Amino acid sequence: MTLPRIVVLTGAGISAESGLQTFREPTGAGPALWAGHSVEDVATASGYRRNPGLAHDFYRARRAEVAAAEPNAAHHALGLLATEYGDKLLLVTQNVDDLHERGGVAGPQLIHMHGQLATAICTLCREPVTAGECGAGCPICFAGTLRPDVVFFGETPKEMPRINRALAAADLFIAIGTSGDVYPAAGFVDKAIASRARTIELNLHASDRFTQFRGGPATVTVPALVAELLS
Ligand code: BV8
Repeated sequence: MTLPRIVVLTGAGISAESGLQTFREPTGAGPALWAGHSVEDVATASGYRRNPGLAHDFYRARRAEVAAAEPNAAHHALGLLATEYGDKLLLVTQNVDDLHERGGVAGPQLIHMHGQLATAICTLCREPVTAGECGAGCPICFAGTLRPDVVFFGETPKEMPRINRALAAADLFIAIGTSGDVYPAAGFVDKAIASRARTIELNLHASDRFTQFRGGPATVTVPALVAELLS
């Protein structure tokens, strides 16, 4: 039996039950990430240039929260799915935390399309530096400085050609815990539908853009869906 090709897109909602705040709506983990911060100041290249220290503080605080968080049942269920599906599964995350890696998905099966907290990049040579201290001098070219390795608004998300190829070949597209507010990720469901894939949304609220919606917290809906796919 040939396995279907699956593309999974995750957003901040899959990490909410690990205690990490989402961007736009307060969850049990406290106020929304961007509450009290201007998105312009902490998530745009111009804001970063204007006040890099503010962005460094914002991302340093999130790195500390991620270090104290644990992957939840949804992350682990996707780890099981990734093990079973191998190269038939591509997990694209908008999240910059490392909970998917710690839940068992890594390497070529995982794309952090909006970057990751675990690395910093040099403003000049663009080389990634693992856990490099933002604001420090680049230890590779000794000419640039290190900035958060996250994709700001107005910057190009990572690995888009590979993501688009996977969406064109997908039999099943699953979006988990994302508001669908930010493009190009928010447009992936349309590409999947154009490729005649089945589309399933796992969220607390339905966006009505998918062929199927399953409501509830990710730690309930994701393990249930993975169990179905593995049976
Ligand atoms: C680009 C940085 C060109 C890292 C982020 C007009 C129309 C279309 C597009 C645009 C436009 N004007 C401007 C644009 C482009 C812009 C954009 O989309 N703007 C929006 C505001 C309109 N996009 C860009 O600039 C992107 N770049 O377009 O370049 C290009 C395009 C294609 C190809 C080449 C070049 C760059 C976008 C990246 C911005 N960086 N973050 C960081 O800080 O983490 S965005 C940030 O918000 C996240 O990274 C994430 O991607 C995004 C969305 O957040 P979500 O993950 O969805 O989280 P949110 O809080 O919104 O929602 C949580 C969800 O979880 C909710 O639905 C909730 O119900 C659910 N939930 C909560 N708890 C649970 C749960 N679900 C299940 N269980 C639970 N327990």
